[in-house]
Amino acid sequence: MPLFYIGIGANFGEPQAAFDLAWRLLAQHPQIELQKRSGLYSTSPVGQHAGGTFTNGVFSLQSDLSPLSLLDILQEIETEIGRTRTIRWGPRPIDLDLLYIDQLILNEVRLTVPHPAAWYRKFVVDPLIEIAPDLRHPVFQESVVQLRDRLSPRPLTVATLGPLPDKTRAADFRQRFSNVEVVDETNPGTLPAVYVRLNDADVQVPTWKGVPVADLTQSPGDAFQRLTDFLVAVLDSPIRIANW
Ligand code: A4P
Ligand code: MG
Repeated sequence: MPLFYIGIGANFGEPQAAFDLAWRLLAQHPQIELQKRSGLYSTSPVGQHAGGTFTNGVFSLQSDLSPLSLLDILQEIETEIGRTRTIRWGPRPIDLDLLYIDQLILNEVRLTVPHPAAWYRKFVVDPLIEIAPDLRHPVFQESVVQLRDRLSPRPLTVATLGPLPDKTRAADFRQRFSNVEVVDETNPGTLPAVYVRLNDADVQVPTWKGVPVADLTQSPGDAFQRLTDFLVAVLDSPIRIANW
């Protein structure tokens, strides 16, 4: 039976109570067998409008449901838990993302698997390493641990496919991300840890010269914001705050 890995996050209300409720609701489903769950981590918010500190974790389950059926169930649970809150437009009390389904690769309108950001978001990687260190990324053919190690060196070299966003050269950007070297793909002799694709540059994705590419073309904001969000997600140091 396929093994699904799911990311869970919240930055509003009582995250652990929401996670417990989601777990109980999933446990009631006759076609779902819950497996492992990670501890819970306090993580830096990624995104301009994301709000305050998040609590994140991951868990796994086995099911013979189709990926889209499982997505339906996750979204129903999000709605059910969200509905108990009265504040509108606030950060959501729960977010459930389908991270990996074994070695499956899916590019459908409603569902991209692996989740495009799963391999570089520290708030996903750290908890995932707790429960599945050997899990392989089916596109990049590296394990979760290998991908984590790729993003660990400081300074971290990140190459952009296409020109750098202008503001990248601004002094405050350099200061904020002082342990990152952002270079242009055209820079000769640089061996990047990773490439990022910020715009619809005419290149092959998701791999480029054998190096993983973070495809940020669907992320919100302009190229500068996308790069900023990527770096915040990569450089975060999640703090394990509880067993779950
Ligand atoms: N969708 C496509 N692929 C998937 C997938 N693999 N898993 C579609 C889940 N959904 C997927 O998602 C929008 C649509 O994405 C869905 O209708 C589904 O068909 P959503 O959950 O309704 O909206 P969202 O979560 O606001 O958007 P998105 O793009 O999923 O954002 P993310 O990636 O979930 O990021 N910072 C910290 N520290 N921790 C967090 O957990 N989360 C986010 C949200 C931002 N910043 C964060 C965190
Ligand atoms: Mg989501």
